[in-house]
Amino acid sequence: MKYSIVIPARDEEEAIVPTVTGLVDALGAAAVDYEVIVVDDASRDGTAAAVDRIAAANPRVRSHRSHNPPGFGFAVRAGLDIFTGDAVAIVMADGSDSPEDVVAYYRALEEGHECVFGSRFVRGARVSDYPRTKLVLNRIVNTGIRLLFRHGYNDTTNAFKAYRREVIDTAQPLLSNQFNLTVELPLKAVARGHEFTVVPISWTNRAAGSSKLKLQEMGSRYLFIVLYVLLERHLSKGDYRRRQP
Ligand SMILES: Nc1nc2c(ncn2[C@@H]2O[C@H](COP(=O)(O)OP(=O)(O)OP(=O)(O)O)[C@@H](O)[C@H]2O)c(=O)[nH]1
Ligand SMILES: [Mg+2]
Repeated sequence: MKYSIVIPARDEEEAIVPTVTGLVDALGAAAVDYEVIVVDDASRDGTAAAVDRIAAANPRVRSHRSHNPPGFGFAVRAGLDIFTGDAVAIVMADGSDSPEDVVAYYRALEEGHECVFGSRFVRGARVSDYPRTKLVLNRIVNTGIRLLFRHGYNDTTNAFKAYRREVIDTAQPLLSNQFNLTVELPLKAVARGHEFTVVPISWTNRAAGSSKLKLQEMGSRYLFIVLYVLLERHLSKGDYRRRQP
């Protein structure tokens, strides 16, 4: 099973090298057949050049200038258009996600799971240095989503997740151009009939670079996509559910 890692990156010159190196080391040590695709769009720094230097020595790594307009959702979707693996993990460029967890996701996919959702809020998870306001908002939003979807999972808003290729196909067409893609993917996967497993993960606040998430601009977009998937689930008579294998 080939495993693709898609990393959206905007102005992550400082963080991207340790992030990619950490992934390559962990995946190599675990003997995983992998590719790493870093999707850059409007970076004004040397993000792509830094990735290209790693790529020169490791053909499994490449940078991709997004073929979509700028934006987190657009960038991830560009990566999802071009990955070649049987499954894909979406990993942040800022070093917040742990390479060991990326390998753990692969093992869960190997066991046959269709989606692997990490949670920072279950026994065994570790969270360090989560900004206070963000944490409070996070818990409110994730609890709301859990009440609406009754899927029994409490970290829907975290983008770091893995999916088999069929799930990405089922979720098309993807609509979110911004950070709201982080909830569109898992909610559609669940609403359209895919199975998932939850694993505890560790998360560390970025050590370098700056945050790109502007919560004020995202609130209504998150609400839009949550309501969209909810309406689809309740009103569309199953028209968009996965085709049974
Ligand atoms: N290509 C691309 N990548 C983006 C864009 N916006 C964010 N990213 C990347 O998406 C990932 C998540 O963005 P972050 O800024 O870390 O958002 P966050 O995790 O909510 O904020 P932090 O508190 O800074 O960690 C990072 O790898 C960013 O480089 C964008 O418009 N285009
Ligand atoms: Mg981050």
